[in-house]
Amino acid sequence: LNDKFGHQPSLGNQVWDWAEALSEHSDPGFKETGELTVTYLTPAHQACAAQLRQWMLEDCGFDEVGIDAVGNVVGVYLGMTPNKPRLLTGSHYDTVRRAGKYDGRLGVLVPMLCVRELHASGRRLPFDLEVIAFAEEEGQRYKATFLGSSALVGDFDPNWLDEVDADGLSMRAAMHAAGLPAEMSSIQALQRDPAKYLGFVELHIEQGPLLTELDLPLGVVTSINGSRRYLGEVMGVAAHAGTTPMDRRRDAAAAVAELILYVEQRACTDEQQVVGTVGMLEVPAGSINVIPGCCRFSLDLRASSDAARDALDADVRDALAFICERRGLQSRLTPTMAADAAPSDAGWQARWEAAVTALGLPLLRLTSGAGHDAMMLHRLLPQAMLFVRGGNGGISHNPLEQVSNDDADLAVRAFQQLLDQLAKE
Ligand code: HGY
Ligand code: MN
Ligand code: MN
Ligand code: MN
Repeated sequence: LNDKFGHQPSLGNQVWDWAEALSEHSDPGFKETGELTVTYLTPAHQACAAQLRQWMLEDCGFDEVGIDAVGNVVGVYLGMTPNKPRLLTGSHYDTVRRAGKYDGRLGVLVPMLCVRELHASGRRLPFDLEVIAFAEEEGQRYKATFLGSSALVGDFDPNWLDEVDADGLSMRAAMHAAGLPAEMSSIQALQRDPAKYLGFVELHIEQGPLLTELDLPLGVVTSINGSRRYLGEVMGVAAHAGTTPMDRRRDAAAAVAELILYVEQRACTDEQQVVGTVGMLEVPAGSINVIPGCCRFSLDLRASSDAARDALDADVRDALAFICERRGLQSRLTPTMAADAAPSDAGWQARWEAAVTALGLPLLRLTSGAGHDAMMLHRLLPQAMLFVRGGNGGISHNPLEQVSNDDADLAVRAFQQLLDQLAKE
């Protein structure tokens, strides 16, 4: 497929074109400002799914393409022989609010391009390649998250269907509106049989500065950090801001402020690498002249070791109880996610390492601070990830997120290497 100048476009350019085209779809309130936000089952989300499905079918030559009961787009490129264990790969197509164009999507587009190239040269692998664009990984619209990959491992919680979004619309209703069955039996049927799979590999942008600092385009992931997440609420007494003396206040927001600083200080002084973040903070129906009677917040705690994460978690919960007791407040923490660290499978990590080395690149191994669909698939299948350098210092969850065409090109070539090696095993 030559461009209008008769040049063969690089594979990286095609990834760029697809990522740009997908970024045309954005949720209301963001599209108008030119920002990218695609949350679960919105019209923009469904448009992305339809677009991916169309490319898989019409441009790439997948043999089977469908959208499953949770909105995952699933494409299969059949191998030479039927009924052999498949290779599973993919990442998510939903985004955070005000997102970049590559988080998740790169890990869908690169394998799609590999299939396009295989199909164009009439080549079949000795195994089926199943590419999944997971519907939801970012936890933006509902409290529940990793909806797409949870369904594949049989961990989709039936209670999630009753979760409501900011407008009070339940997940069940959103599924119905999107034409999905919205029944647990259909969702449970998505669970994969591990005997039918070789393993799971995921390609993703690094979302950090390490590859940039070391001037390397690719890195092999050794483990994904585990996490715990909560939504919290502190209840105090709303009262007049002008008349209530400072020593008689039950200020819910001041207590949360104290907690936030505790989390920061506790994580900074941990001997292991732990991180803690309060990313959402709200005084519901607050007023300038009313002492906050309620404060809601989110809490995200992560570490490479589960023991370090659990110690941080216990200390933060103790701190909240202590702060609230001293201030005469009530608190509630609702867990919304708990995932253990997911070390890479030695065999699959070695295959990524061989793929990187075969391209003549130095080998860098690194851990993942971000969560990924691979940590869900880890519950069912051996898995390993490859990271691709992000531009602009590796910034992510930010519109400045970038991947250069050359790096995207190398990502495709590394994936092709992995497939070629596997074909020879
Ligand atoms: O929050 C995360 O680590 C991921 O982007 N879901
Ligand atoms: Mn993300
Ligand atoms: Mn991601
Ligand atoms: Mn008044």
